[in-house]
Order: sequence, then structure tokens, then C-alpha cells
Amino acid sequence: MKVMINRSTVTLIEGDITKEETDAIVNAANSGLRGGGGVDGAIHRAGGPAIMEECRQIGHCQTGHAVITTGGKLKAKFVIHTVGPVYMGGDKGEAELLACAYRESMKIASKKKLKSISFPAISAGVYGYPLHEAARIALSTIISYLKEYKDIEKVRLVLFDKKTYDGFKEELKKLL
Ligand code: AR6
Repeated sequence: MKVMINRSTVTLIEGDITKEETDAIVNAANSGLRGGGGVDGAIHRAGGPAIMEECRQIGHCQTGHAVITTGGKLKAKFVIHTVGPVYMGGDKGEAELLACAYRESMKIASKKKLKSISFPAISAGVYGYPLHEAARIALSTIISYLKEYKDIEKVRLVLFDKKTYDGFKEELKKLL
């Protein structure tokens, strides 16, 4: 599914983010930037040890913030590592922190003059964020950013399985 927001496109696809050829892919990291399972593990495996070495130098990233490294062996030139919130019932500021993780990632991309970026479903795996809520926050944050800033031309949401893809698709339809 693909929609236009001003002059930018937002595309939902079912797939593996490590295969993306956008300027940057976003990693759903942890605050220690130590690597882990899920999409984080997949990105470090595919990108090789150079990315982890840069993460070690950076050292830390707070929840809702983002940092950038090169893409190592990936086709994407950069990896933007952001840390989504662990879902703890929804009344611990999770929604704002999740929105912040998307916004900060896009801000870094803008600052680096990148034109395209791919996101996974941040916090929707091990961190336990309910899929539909996570999708609504992701999409509404991306759309409002693109309405305000026109520099990023292409945003792709790369969803790992059909259930996640369908959840995002339903929420995107509701937002339009
Ligand atoms: N491409 C795209 N999406 C993927 C891929 C992939 N190759 N692999 C998994 N996903 P998660 P979180 C999906 O758990 O919830 C890590 O250990 C997955 O199906 O990766 O933010 C970190 O180090 C799900 O829909 O991230 C942190 O400790 C989505 O990516 C913690 O997990 C996010 O799931 C972060 O948890």
C-alpha cells in the first residue's frame, strides 16, 4: 500500500528491512546499543561488525531518542538506531516515547540530508506494544512530520509478517 503526503510517499511492505536500499534503515535498538534479538539482531548480522563497533563508541541512547551509524555491509548507507518504549500498560508515557522515536529518527535523516528511510514496527515485538496502537502512532507521527518538512521523499514501513502488515494497513486507511 502506498500513499502520497505532499510530495513524499509512504509505502507499507511486508518484508525484511535488512534488504532495503533506502538511504537509511531504522533499527529498534535497546538503550545500551548492545544488539539483541528481533530486527536489531538481524541488522547487526547482515551489516557486519563495523556497526556494532560504532555503537560501542556512541555507547548509549535514551528511550525516544536516536543515533546514527554507517550501514556496514548493508545496501542502506546508514542505520539510525532508535529506542522505543517497553509497553507497560500504556499509562507510563509510552505513546509519546514511541512517537518521539519515530520523530527523532526522521530528524536525524533530515539533518543528514537523506531522501529515503525505512522503518520497522518499533516496540511491536519484544517490547510488547499492542500492534494497532503502535501502528497508529507510527503512521500519524510520520505523516505529520512529512506535512511539516518536505525534504524526505520516501518513507517505507517494512513489516516482517502479514499480521503486522495488515495491522498497519488498517490503521493507515483510518488515518487518511
Ligand atoms: N525486518 C523487519 N522487521 C523485523 C525483522 C526484519 N528483519 N525482524 C524482526 N522484525 P523487535 P522491539 C519485526 O522485537 O519490540 C531487541 O532485542 C518484528 O517482527 O525487533 O522494539 C532489541 O535489542 C516486530 O514486528 O523490537 C531490544 O532489546 C518488529 O520488528 C528489543 O528487541 C519489532 O520487534 C526491542 O524490541
